[in-house]
Amino acid sequence: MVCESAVRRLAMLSACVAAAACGRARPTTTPVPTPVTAARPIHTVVPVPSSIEITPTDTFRIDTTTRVVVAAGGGFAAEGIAAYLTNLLGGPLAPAPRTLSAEEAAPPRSVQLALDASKTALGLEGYELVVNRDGVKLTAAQPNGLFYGVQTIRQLLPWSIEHRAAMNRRLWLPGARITDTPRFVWRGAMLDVSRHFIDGEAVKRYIDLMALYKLNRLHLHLSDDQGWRIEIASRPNLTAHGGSTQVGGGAGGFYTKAQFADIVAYATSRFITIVPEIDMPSHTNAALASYPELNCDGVAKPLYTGTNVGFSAFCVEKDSVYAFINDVVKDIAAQVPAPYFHMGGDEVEKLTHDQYIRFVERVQEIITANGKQMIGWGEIAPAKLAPNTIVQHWRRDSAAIHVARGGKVILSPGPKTYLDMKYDSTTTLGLRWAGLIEVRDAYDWNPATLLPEVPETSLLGVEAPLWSETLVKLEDYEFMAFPRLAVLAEVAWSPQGARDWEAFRMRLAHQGPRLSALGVNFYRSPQVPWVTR
Ligand code: TNX
Repeated sequence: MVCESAVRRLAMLSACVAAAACGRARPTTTPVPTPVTAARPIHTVVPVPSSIEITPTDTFRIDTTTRVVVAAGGGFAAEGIAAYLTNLLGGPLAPAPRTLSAEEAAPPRSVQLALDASKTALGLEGYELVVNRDGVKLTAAQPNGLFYGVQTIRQLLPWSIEHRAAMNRRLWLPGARITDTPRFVWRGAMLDVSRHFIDGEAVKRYIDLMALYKLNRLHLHLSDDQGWRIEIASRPNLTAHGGSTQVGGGAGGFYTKAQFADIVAYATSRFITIVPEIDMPSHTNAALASYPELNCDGVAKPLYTGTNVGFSAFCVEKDSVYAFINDVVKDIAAQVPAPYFHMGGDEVEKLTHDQYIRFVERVQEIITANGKQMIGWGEIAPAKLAPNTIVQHWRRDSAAIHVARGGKVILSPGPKTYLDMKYDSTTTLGLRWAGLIEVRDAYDWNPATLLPEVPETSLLGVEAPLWSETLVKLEDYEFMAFPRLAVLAEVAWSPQGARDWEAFRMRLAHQGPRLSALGVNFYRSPQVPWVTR
């Protein structure tokens, strides 16, 4: 048996050799067979599990006869996860998964998924995984945990698991005993689909990549000055006009109700909660251009395709604005199963402080009346917020006020989590107002000590926003998000004490071929001794 500390020593020894040999690789989307330069750490799972023991000699081989079975009582959700795993292991030719009867033991050399509600210590998202030469057993108290256990199985397998067509791929799992539960319940990513629009298929691809790293919240920034991206039945001009452009003047776009429902369903199948954001009272030019009654002078604004912030605002003294907000909240609330509605609230320059505070409080009433829990960016904290309203910290703001009243906070500190910041001074995409964020900068911080008056008990978790002023194509989004989204996932999931930069960068190095096999356009940070197979 080899445990994590031995792995770290091994990893540190090989890191310098590998770093020198690897240098800065060229972006590529297909794995290039060059000699492996970094010694393989004992495991390469990201985020690192809270407890993991590997026994490399007790290998379990997966072949064309390996069957996934569900222990009796697993039900629909467990069977769905078994089908997902079967597809991953063998594709359509693999033996179909089967649910065992109550008295039936798992057949030899099978991969068994079991739900066991008595394992309360595993919580909603934890799992236990045992692998030896005779078989695999994955146990969780809830389906979410089974899904995360499957992601761990996926990452214990060689990268060719991501490539069903890989010639003669040999799939084996190292012997393992893992017990794993997340540090935070909120492990989020945010996509700004307003500044530049990406379609539902691109969002679903992002969802799949989030799932690989056990992230569970996708916050969609659905409106901003440059575009309105979600169909609202009672306000068709929001999308017809407000969704018709984007930064730079391109065609923009929006999600129809059917397309949005498809995104929500896909996210649900990956145990990811969609968190919709309609940013207000600022960042509203697309709405102001679509409905004149939202403006104080009753005149619709021209569409906007630049990248300034803070210049727009709803006419907050008008009742028609609140009727509008109610229509929008009601419509979107019915389209998302989760209890959250994000009202933005950031970067307001055109209102007085009192106007702003009253606005936030009225919007909170509307959101609550529509059955949702409000989330807002840090600026909302000084308003009278309900204790279950959530404040999302992003820069020096007043999150501590909300903590003092017993409220919860999501951390998205710009200098650590903003995926739109450049990696270094040579990065062509992205912005730099929050600083340059190399991979290590994104890794080396502790959410519990980031803000002096915001202790870990007040944290729901962390989230990495990807603002899209400079991002046009999906490849651009991927380049800024990877590998930093995988970094954020480890910050969000793994216990602080299990996190270590040297060990992490070795594990991350082995995510390279996996991401390549998935066709992800990721940044080859010189801080990581990337391996290519
Ligand atoms: C700040 S973070 C913003 C966004 C920009 C982003 C660019 C926040 C709540 N507002 O409007 O897109 O910076 O990094």
